[in-house]
Amino acid sequence: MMPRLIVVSNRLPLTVQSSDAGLEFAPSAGGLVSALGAYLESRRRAEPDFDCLWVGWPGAPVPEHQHGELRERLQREYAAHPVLISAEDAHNFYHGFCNNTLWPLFHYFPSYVAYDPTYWETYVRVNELFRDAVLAVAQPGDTIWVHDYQLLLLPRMLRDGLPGSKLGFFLHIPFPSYELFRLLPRAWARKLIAGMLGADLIGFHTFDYTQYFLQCVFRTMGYEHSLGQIAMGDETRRADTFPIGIDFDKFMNAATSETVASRRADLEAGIRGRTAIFSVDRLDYTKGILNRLRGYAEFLKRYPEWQGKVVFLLAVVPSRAEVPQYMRMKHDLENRVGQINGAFGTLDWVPIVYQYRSLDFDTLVALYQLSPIALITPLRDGMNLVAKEYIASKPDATGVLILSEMTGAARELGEAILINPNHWGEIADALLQALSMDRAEQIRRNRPMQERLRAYDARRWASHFLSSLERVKTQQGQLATKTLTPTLVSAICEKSRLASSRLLLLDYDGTLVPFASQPQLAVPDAELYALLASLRSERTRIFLISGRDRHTLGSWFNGHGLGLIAEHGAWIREGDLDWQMTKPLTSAWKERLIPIFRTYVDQVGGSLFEEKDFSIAWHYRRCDPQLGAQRAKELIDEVTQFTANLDVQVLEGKMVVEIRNAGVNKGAAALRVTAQLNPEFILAVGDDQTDEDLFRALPETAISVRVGVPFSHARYHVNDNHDVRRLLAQLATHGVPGSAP
Ligand code: GDG
Repeated sequence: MMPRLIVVSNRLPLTVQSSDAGLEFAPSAGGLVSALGAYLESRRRAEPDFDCLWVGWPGAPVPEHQHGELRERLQREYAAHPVLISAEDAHNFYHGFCNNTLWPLFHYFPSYVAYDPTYWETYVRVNELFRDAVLAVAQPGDTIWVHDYQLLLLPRMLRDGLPGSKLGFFLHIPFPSYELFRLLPRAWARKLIAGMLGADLIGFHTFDYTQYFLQCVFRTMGYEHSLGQIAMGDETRRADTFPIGIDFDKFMNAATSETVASRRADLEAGIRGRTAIFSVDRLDYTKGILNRLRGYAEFLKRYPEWQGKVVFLLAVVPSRAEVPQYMRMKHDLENRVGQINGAFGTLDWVPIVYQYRSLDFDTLVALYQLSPIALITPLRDGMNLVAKEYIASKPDATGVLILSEMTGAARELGEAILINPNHWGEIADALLQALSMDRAEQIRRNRPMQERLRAYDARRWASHFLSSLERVKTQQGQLATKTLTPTLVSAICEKSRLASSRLLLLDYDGTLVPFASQPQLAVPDAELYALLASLRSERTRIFLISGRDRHTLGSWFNGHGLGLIAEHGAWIREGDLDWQMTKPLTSAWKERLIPIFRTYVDQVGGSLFEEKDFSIAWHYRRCDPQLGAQRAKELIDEVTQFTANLDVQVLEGKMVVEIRNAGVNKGAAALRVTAQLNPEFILAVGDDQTDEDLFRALPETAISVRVGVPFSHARYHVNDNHDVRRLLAQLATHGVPGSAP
């Protein structure tokens, strides 16, 4: 099948102008367009039959009589499919919910956030328009990649329409911490998170954004994760970090082009030997432009010897002019520029050269090239590509980047001078440090950044995301176990009946009996004893394999002729013989960790401490679920600091945090039994993470069954302990020698 990628973003990579003369198209540039452009170009070269479609809004309302022509030409000339939005919807969607609600909230400007139900309803409706447009072109086998905050609901909508599809989502702006996210009405917050979770893979620029998202997933939906793998009932999703790159070669090569050189010469003539400090951003309150100006003014005041020797080239690109904050901001910005120029300027020196319009590419690169300093001070920025482009535009690796630590880019560009943009004093001092930095030091800082940007460029970013999406899909397939149907149960019984010897490895809690509010209450019932007795024989051995302590297991199953494995494999007892340790173990470490566990018992009402020979556990089944899970994470974090030098393992089980000796697990214990008995038929059943060790260790021929979730190393899954008992009853009736087939 021809590989196809469908990219879905708010804007198509072009703008459309409609006039009486017809439609005119112009390519549009932006971070996403150039990042994907570089990737698509190289992929098309490597795979000639690779096809990419783009679905998005053309950026301006187009009259209805031109819709046909628009669709036809976009498809033919650009492989693009327009989402047509009325002017009113476009206003409430784009200027409304996107830029007046999500944008300020996700950039930590809560006081700017509008909570308007009309905006929300339009956001839902426009996401549905995108869904319809994608469903109209999608085919089975396509990879669909949805981008950014305008389309947070779309992945879920697409998942409903195309259940088996390969679906990725990438957020280009920050994902805020839960404290911010919870400001949204609960119903919206849930829908937004559920919307994003429609995608198989959800990508962010930085580790922090990924963590904040995972935290919001847990707090709003209750889904837990393990290293970014989110368990949602019978499905899994993955959240991960993919810092977007730039087309490094394009900037590096442009810097040596002749057109850029001549542009640079013109611009340099205007500067007249002064040292240029450069910045370029869209007009936006998140970019910290006013703070930058305050910092610059502070610099001129603190270090007057630099007056007349520097010039600030401040390029601001018009944007979102309809949103009130942006109009106000432009006004404030221009006032401030005027004030500084008035206060410090002289007849032959203007401290700030300000331009409010966009630059062509050659001018942009010429400015990067000629400016010894770039001053980039956002109060919040998902990534910030300008910082990366500045570094990439310096063939000789000179220049100083002053960068706000509130940008995603600061994570990768640690050799820059990092500043907190809220403190103008820091900006002023950073400018002095930059102006005083010698050439060797500049190169020493910039080379490693260039190497990083070259290695993880736009192509790598896109291919890393898409290959991770493939991997996530494959993993989902591998971990998706089969539900145990009556036909499969019959086949298992048949296999068991024909075998000369059988071994049943059965977990106890959650598998043979339901969980009780307190561990000691989950006692075996008469039906269970009878069931196990009906299965057990000379040629059918049963081992209960549990995390429980040996005394409890012993007291419940003494005299029943069962093998017992306690404490996840630390102890073993066969028949009615004595308990043995499976390997030499020490419990000296417990002394240091018990006090920490005890403080959690004191702090969290309803939680319990349990001490076994070689493990300790903190149970929070009876606590408030959110508080319990939150404290569990803190406990793990705290004890991990103590366990680095100890031979122990920290386990997160179902509503329990447990520490046990390393190297002890159900898999190792089970192998010992299988090696000894060498059974022809093995059945293993378990319900939690500790049973995965068991499933992984068993030979391929073993029948393994996970209770509860279908994503497991086991071959099959059943829903609950009732299903397990039914399976065992079937086995007793049809799966032992002499039974009816
Ligand atoms: C989102 C996130 C994240 C700017 N002015 C001109 C011009 N530009 C180009 C720059 C750069 C891009 O636009 C702006 O970079 P941003 O990083 O601000 O990207 P956005 O697309 O606005 O924003 C942001 C990004 O997505 C990528 O994920 O970094 O945090 O907000 O490439 O060079 N280009 C030209 N003339 C201009 O006047 N030619």
